[in-house]
Amino acid sequence: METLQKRIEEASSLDALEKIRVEIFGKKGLLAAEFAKLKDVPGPEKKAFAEGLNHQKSALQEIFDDTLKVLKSAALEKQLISESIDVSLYGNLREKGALHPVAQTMDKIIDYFVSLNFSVESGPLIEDDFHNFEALNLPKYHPARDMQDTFYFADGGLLRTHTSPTQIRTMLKGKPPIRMIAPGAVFRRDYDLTHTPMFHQVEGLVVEEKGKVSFANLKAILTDFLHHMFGEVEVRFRPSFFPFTEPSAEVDISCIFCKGSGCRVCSHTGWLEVLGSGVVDPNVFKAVGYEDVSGYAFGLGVERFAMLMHEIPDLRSLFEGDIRLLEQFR
Ligand code: 2NM
Repeated sequence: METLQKRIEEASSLDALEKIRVEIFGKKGLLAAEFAKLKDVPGPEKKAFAEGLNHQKSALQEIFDDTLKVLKSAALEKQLISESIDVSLYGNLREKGALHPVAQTMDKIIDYFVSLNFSVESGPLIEDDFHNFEALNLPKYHPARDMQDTFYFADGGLLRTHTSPTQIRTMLKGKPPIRMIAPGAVFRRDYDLTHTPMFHQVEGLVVEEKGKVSFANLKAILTDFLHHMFGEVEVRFRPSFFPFTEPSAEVDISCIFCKGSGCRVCSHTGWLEVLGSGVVDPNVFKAVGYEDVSGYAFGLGVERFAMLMHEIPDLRSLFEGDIRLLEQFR
């Protein structure tokens, strides 16, 4: 009896205890064998024998139950420890990508003009003299054609220096009215703090029947556009010159950094130059065979817009691919 009690108490696992349970309490177990002896016990002693056995059985049962409880809670404890999750561990996170700030700026510009029903046109990066210069009233020996500014190929082809050749191509393949923008990469032999040999432009062109559009329409649409891009800013048109427009104007906004009071970004003028524009020169329409039309055009540098909108001080950081810059534009 005492050895049975000891064996139960010393069971080291639930499995071991189960084996002992079968051995003691099972159908063919030790207790069953003891009870079987009851039939051979003489009548007068039967009661005492049975009582003794029952007493032992319930004593063993009690010890068994206690041991089972202890082993079960130990097993549960072990399981909880092995299955525990460290919620403070850093997750296996996937980095989310995003459009480059120049692409985001480009999209915002395009969205505005698409909302006014402008079509979005594109053309080849490798252009010829006619589309990039001649048709835009930039005759031979014009200084803008200089080898210093333009990347030329040996065969006379060149990398477009602006997106306006796309305007020429769109006018040649269609007819007025035209309301278009041409977003895309352009190339110039320039590299310093504020110039990269490749950058992006969006240029726009509107052509209507003669007399239907004027400089007033140009002023209205560009003023509204600049409010779309920069919010509540002053807009100022300043006389200028482009070979392909006459009259021409450069467009300034009040400095978004100092609100017009003067700072380093605006060279203490209170103004930032953001657009070129003008009424399309008759020579441009002549080059594409358009007669009795009026039109206006404009152009901007997307990187410059992105820098001003996001207060990015160095143009070159837009081209370095540093993840720490890009992460700020998710
Ligand atoms: C500018 C400024 C002024 C322009 C002109 C034309 C075209 F093809 F119609 F002649 N396209 N873009 C233009 C006019 C571009 O960018 C600073």
